[in-house]
Amino acid sequence: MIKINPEVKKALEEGRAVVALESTIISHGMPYPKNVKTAFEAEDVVRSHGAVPATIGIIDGVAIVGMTHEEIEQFGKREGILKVSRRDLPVVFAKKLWGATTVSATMILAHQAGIEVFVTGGIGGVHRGAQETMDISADLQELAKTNVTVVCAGAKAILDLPLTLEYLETMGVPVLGYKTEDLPAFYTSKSGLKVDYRVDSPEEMARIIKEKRDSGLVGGILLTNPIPEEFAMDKEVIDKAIETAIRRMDRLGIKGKDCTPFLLKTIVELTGGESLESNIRLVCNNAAVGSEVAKEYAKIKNL
Ligand code: PSU
Ligand code: MN
Repeated sequence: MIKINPEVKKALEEGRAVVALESTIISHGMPYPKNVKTAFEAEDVVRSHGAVPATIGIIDGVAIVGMTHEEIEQFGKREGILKVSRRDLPVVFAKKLWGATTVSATMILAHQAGIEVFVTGGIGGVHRGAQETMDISADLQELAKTNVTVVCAGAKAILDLPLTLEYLETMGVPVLGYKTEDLPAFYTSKSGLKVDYRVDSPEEMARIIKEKRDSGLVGGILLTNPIPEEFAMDKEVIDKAIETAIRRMDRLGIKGKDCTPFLLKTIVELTGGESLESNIRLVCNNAAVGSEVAKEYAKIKNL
């Protein structure tokens, strides 16, 4: 059911650093052709930092760990690719469908392939109004139970960030800040909330991963990496766009798995494309940090 690209397979066998990347960000998170360009750029950043990229998705019911450029291109423009989280996996496999993997499904497949570090833009979380809707991303449960370290730029303010932190605490997921005490808020470097711990180097992060694995503590670790100031958005501009997008979503009655893709798309429209540029920059910034962490972890994991 899993097809691991030969280059990725060889790197894993030799104990070299491999970084997983997701495909929902390509098919449901950004418009074509910038989605494909970003996916290629993120892979290039991983390579330039001395790690091997493995973009993950499902083609005709087969999980691909390490997609080719042609496959990524398909994910960027093909219509009707499903957004696949944990619950969708068995059906997509059985029906031999195409599936773009979210953070939760990518974590599962990365773990099955033997990859520890996974880089993305933002994770799903507890949505605003979840007290009523119970809309809580499957990403959070996955972080609780699957042994993968996820590097992201925090969670978007389309979510309820305080509740997302509470949920992660309950689930036993460490929320760490890369060179910061403040939880980043995706488009901006600070949310006004604190992470659990600050981490100051890739070596330190690798040691935390190793301690978690060696002590048999099941589950992921979240490393939040702030967007560089020069690419961050103006807080007022982004807050306003988010408010408008959420109101539009409620008015149109959009629910469930369509919420996050709708909000991302609407925010890009409302900011005249500025949010997309920030999104692209932060993904590449995460790819750099994730690759360094993967390299340090590869050095110590078998000690
Ligand atoms: N956040 C982003 N871009 C994305 C996503 C989140 O900035 O593309 C995607 C990820 O794949 C994440 C998913 O796992 O949305 C969460 O969806 P939901 O809220 O439906 O769980
Ligand atoms: Mn949801």
